[in-house]
Formats: sequence, C-alpha cells, structure tokens
Amino acid sequence: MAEESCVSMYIATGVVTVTVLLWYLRRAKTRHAEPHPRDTVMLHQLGKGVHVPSISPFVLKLETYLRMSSIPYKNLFDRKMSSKGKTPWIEYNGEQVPDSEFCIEYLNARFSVDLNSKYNPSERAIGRAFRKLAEEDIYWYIGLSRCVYDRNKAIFSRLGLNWLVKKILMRKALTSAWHHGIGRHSETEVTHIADGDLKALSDFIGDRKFLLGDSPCQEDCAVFGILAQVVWHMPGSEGERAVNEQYTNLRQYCVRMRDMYWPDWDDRVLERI
Ligand SMILES: N[C@@H](CCC(=O)N[C@@H](CS)C(=O)NCC(=O)O)C(=O)O
Repeated sequence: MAEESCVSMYIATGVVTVTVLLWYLRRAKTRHAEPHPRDTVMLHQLGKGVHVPSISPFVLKLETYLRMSSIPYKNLFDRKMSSKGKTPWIEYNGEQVPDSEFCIEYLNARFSVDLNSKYNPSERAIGRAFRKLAEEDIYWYIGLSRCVYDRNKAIFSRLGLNWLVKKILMRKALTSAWHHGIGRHSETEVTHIADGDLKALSDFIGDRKFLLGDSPCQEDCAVFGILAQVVWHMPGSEGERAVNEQYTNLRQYCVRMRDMYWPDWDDRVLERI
C-alpha cells in the first residue's frame, strides 16, 4: 500500500515538473519572440529549403504573392503551424489568417490588390482551374515522391532530418494520400496522372511568358510554387526528368518567375545550383 502511494507520488511529481517546465519554456519563447511591427505582414513559415526557398509549395506561393504585390512583409522562420495545423499563415496587426489562399484573399481586400486585372473573367476561370490542377493534383505527386517513392528521401536527408522523422513523414503521407484516394493508386499510376497534369500545363502555357499571357497573374504564384518543387526539389524523379527534357517550357517558366521575383534566391536556399 505504502509502495503504491510512493509510486503515485513520484508520477504526480513527474507530471507537475514536466508541466511547469513546458510552461516555462513556452513563456520564455513568447517573451523572446520579436515584436511584430505594425502594418507589416508577418509570414510564418518553415526554414530554408534545399534548392528552393521553401520545401512547401504554399509558402513559396504566398511569399511570391507578397513580392508580386509589393506588400510590406517580414519572414518568421519559426516553423509554427497555423490554427488549422498547416503552414504558411500570416499575422497582420494582431489578426491571424491561416491558409495561403485565404491569406491572399485577405491581403487583396486589405491592400486593394488585383493581380488579375489584365485578364477577363474567362481567362481568370482558366487560371483558377490550373491552380487547382497544380495544388490539388500535382501536389500529391510531389508529396508521395519525396516522402515515399524516393527511397533515399534525398531532399529530407539534405535538410538533415533523421531516419525516424523521415519514417514519420512517410507514414503521414501514405495515410493522407490513402484517405484522399490518390494513395490507392500505384506509383506508376500516380506518376502517369502527374505527367498528364504537367503536359496540360505545358501545352497551355506554350510560348507564353506566364500562365495567362505576357503579364503574371495571381495564379502564377501557386503554379510557380508547385512547379518549382518539381523542377528543383524532386531529384531523380520522373517529374524532374519530364520538366527538364519534355516540358522544358515549364522549367523556363520557373526560371523566369525566379529571376523576376527572387533576386535573393541564392541567399534563401541551403545549396545553390
Ligand atoms: N491549403 C493550405 C495547404 C497548406 C499545406 O498543406 N501545408 C503543408 C506543407 S506543404 C503542411 O503544413 N503540412 C503539415 C501537415 O499537414 O501536418 C494552404 O494553401 O496554405
């Protein structure tokens, strides 16, 4: 009996100690967090990517949008997730907005931005459809390639992730792809679907400089966010081969977007190519 109460006391002491420690660490972190300047968008994101400023297509999309629209912003590479458990997200004068697309809608309204003003409703509709193709379809191919199909998990290894984290990422990718439905297809089938998407984008962009014409539009941010991962962040994959050998206009498109909006690209990546 005495032994049991002794064990309970040890457990209780342990729980209290850990709770106090966590509370203290959290408070210390908050205390040392940089103050957020007023009227500046704070962009919460992950750390640097390997050959692209972020391994997240949505982070690249949102930061490209902020540059394209000349909205003042500051990066916070704090790896904090949004209230929806995802990255990226923004804070503006104390207001939090999760999800890259909702961030863009919010900022468009706040700063009276319309990056699609040169295009008519029918062109905008096509832009939206291609954004969805990129973010809702090619996105899964990128995730599965990096986390599952690539036996070496090259990009994650170069980010210094250990085997356990890589295993957890692989499990997570497999589970979410399974629930989405795409994960029920074989690697060959998923690659085939992505190839069809890349071909459609390549055929549509053709000789144009940007998605809808000679001027970039809002949807270019998302399309670039996704394609840049295929071009530079999927070493050894079929997608990488396709954009380098078959759909070369997609590679040129990425280089054009990079050169136009990311003069500091080399400083924002871990390894320059
Ligand atoms: N619809 C979201 C998607 C964001 C998203 O899926 N982000 C990924 C990184 S690429 C993420 O945070 N994943 C973490 C997780 O799912 O736990 C957006 O546009 O921001």
